[in-house]
Amino acid sequence: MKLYVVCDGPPSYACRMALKALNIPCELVDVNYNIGEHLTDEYFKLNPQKEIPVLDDNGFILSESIAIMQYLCDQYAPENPIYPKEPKQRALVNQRLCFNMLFYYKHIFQYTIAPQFFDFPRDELGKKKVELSLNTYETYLKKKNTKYAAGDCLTIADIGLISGTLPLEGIGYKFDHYPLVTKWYNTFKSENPELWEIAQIDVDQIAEFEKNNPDLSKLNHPLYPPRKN
Ligand SMILES: N[C@@H](CCC(=O)N[C@@H](CS)C(=O)NCC(=O)O)C(=O)O
Repeated sequence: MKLYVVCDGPPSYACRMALKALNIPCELVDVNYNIGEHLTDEYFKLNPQKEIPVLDDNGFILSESIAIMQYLCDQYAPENPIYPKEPKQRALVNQRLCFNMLFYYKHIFQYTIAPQFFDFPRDELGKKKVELSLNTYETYLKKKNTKYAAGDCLTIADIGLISGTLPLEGIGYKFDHYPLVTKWYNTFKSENPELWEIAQIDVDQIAEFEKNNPDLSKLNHPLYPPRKN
């Protein structure tokens, strides 16, 4: 099994954490974003969306980190509570995963990682979206009053949301005015050190890119204008 990953991409780290949680051996193939390895014809055959990560499970090719995590659970650990089978529990996990990808992480990404690469402003509007996202997640945690994102045990929803939250730590953005999000984040770290070890690599990479913006001189991105130095 191979997983195509990018060095600072939270969706890649979510898949890596899921593999670790399920104890699935997998070869990591590093895709060099800065020189546009994901924009080549060869990569296009793997993922016409030209996005990273992609899973290659012995010729079964799958993109989209949420789908990859769900597949790994269903295929290799169908009884594992990390992706519960009971429809309502599973629906809540799926809801949290969608919430993360389409709302929470989207806003966090635009404020944290995107400006390190491209001409995305880190401005008041972006900050408002981050605060709205954190406030929404805080409200979800308050409503359910559970230790983890979708219940009292760890699920792939936590893995997705941890990867979505960690860019804030990477750029030193404080979110301790959200006590439940903070408690959940710290609980994940202390109870799942083998998973956090993977997340920490991403925090460190994002922190490094914060100090030294990535060199994109060899990347001619078709969608995003380059960062203004
Ligand atoms: N929905 C995708 C999002 C993946 C994604 O945004 N990947 C980024 C790297 S972290 C990417 O490949 N972006 C393509 C680009 O910027 O050209 C997933 O979860 O797999």
